[in-house]
Amino acid sequence: MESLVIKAGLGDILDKVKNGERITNEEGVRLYECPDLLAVGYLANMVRERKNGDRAYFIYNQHLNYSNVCTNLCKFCAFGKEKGGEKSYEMTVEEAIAKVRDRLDEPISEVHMVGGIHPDLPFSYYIDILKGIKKVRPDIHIQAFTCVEIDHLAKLAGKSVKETLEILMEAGLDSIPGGGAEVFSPRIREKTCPDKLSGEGWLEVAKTAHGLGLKTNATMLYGHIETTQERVEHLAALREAQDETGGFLAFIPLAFHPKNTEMSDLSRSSGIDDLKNVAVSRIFLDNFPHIKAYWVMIGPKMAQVALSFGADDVDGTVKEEIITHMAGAETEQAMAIPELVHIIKEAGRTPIQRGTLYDVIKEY
Ligand code: V47
Repeated sequence: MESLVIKAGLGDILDKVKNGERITNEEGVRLYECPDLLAVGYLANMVRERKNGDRAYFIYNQHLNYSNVCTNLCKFCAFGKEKGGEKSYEMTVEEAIAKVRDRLDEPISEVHMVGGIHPDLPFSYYIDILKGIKKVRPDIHIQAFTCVEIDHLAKLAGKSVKETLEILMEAGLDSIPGGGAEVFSPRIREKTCPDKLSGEGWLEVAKTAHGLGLKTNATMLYGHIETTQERVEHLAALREAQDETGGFLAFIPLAFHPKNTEMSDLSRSSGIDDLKNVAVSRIFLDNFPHIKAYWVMIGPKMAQVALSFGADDVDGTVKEEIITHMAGAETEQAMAIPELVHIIKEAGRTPIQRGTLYDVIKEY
């Protein structure tokens, strides 16, 4: 295999990966542009196995999208809707809590809760949902509100991001998911989500959370109008932030789904690009413990293959995924544990059911 990597012109990067040395932005671009997927995958797998052995993680989780009403209306998003518009919805506090109560008989360890930037729900709504979930299921881990939502909640509360996070933590917030990062490049944000919190703003919220001991994830929405350079700059900004705080748990590359969006003229990402994003991020983000191949977006089969291309996590049972399905995803909305275990075992990895912070719940 090493001769294949050298033949692909990646001999210098092979040396760096072997020595545990960091790659440069220019090398990141070269990896993305290398036509030899297996060579790039080989390098990513070296990093993956060094960090995570043959373990492949999944979680028994529940997604809860309390509302899709959103003032940002990003061009790549089919989920966000104007208030009062067709297909817009918002759950009452009681309805959101009932979603958790309805599944008390299942061994769910995490609720993943995000929504849009709602124009008029009060700050107390978010606090009441957090408290209500903890009341009906005290031991569940609440991973909620993207950095973009947290910034909005701080404005609602009239407090700093740090003070707002402290109040949210007191109410039950345990960690923060990776959404809203998109591509940090101001060019991309101006063209696709001009009203959204800036990339710098997103990173500030994440770093503030880390300062309070909250772990967070990070994402990148790829496969639309971003350049390779912009992808690498996004990864570089995440790597730099992680050097400062060490608070990121996982990076999740998100494949753009164009259906029902204002960018519906674009095509879906290719299988090669899906694997490249997993592999390059694994090599580039040398300080991130985990890379997640989110089966909902790339399909269970591609997520399975990604376990040999850098990924060590496939997300989880999910259930009721809405964001990607409104944008035309053809995957199921949930996956059962035996199926997750099956795809992981067939990939030659050891399935580990994890808690949100990668604590081992069960090894299969
Ligand atoms: O922030 C929006 C993206 C994100 C589309 O942290 C789209 O573990 C594809 O962040 N096509 C929400 N993607 C989902 C998310 C996530 C999912 C699973 C696990 C974790 C984690 C985080 O979805 C949004 C946005 O970047 N998105 N529209 C679309 N049409």
